[in-house]
Amino acid sequence: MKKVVTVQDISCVGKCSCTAALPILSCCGMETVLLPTALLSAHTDGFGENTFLDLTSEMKRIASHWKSIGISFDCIYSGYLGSCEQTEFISDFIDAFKKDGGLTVIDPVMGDGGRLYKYFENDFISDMRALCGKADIITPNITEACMLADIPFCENYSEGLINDIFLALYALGAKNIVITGIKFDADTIGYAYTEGNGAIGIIKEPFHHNVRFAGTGDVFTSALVGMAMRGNGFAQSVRASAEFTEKCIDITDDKTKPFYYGLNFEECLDFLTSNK
Ligand code: PXL
Repeated sequence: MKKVVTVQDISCVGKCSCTAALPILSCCGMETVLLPTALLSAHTDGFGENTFLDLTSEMKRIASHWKSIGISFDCIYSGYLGSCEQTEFISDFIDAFKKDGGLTVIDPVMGDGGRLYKYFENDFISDMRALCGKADIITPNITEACMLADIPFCENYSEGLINDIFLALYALGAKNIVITGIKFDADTIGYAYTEGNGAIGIIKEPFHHNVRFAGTGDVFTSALVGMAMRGNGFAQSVRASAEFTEKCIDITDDKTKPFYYGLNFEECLDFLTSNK
């Protein structure tokens, strides 16, 4: 069985980070190990006065123990980090714990809607640029992509602008890129991704006005890691996880609970792995 380590916070409530990554990766047939970055009563997007405990020093103790037992990973999948210092730590962790030929996936979780999330300062962006340089796959949303590329966030994205963002992200050293949540025009939202041979693939979906759910990016990236680790190529993995995420959005009734309770991805797990 392949072993994936996911580097994520523990947001106890709200179905993001590890409470999305662990079930989705297990469903994909991966043994999944958690390296926790912070402990929160709930994620920071909507629940009000959440608690936050930075686990940077504990991560170092955990890594030392893992070194002593000789563990290594087929995939290192890093999501929400709890401090600037953790970006450098994860860079060293990749060198120390990734098996030869293993996959490095960095989701540069920093912000949404053109803004950094609570607790993040601008200096985190340059630290994250360095970490993305080590990745086989990066999965920024459009806000994070613009921050990493140092291109102003805007409302609608032309092909030319997406191309410029891709060039800036490749220049960081990332090999395969998928950017999520791109508004193409008033009615469509979707993805742009490395298609191969220098081409950029585009997936457009109808934009459901005013419907968004916390943790959607974590559900998408976790599914992408699962699909890639099952042996699917990058472009195929992007398409399968985009389809899965769209199904999760469709099935989640935003009238029965607020957006910050996240997606009902549990109801779609069968779909994720059928025939893939
Ligand atoms: O889904 C991204 C995410 C992960 N972890 C924490 C968050 C967020 C987004 O707000 O607050 C703690």
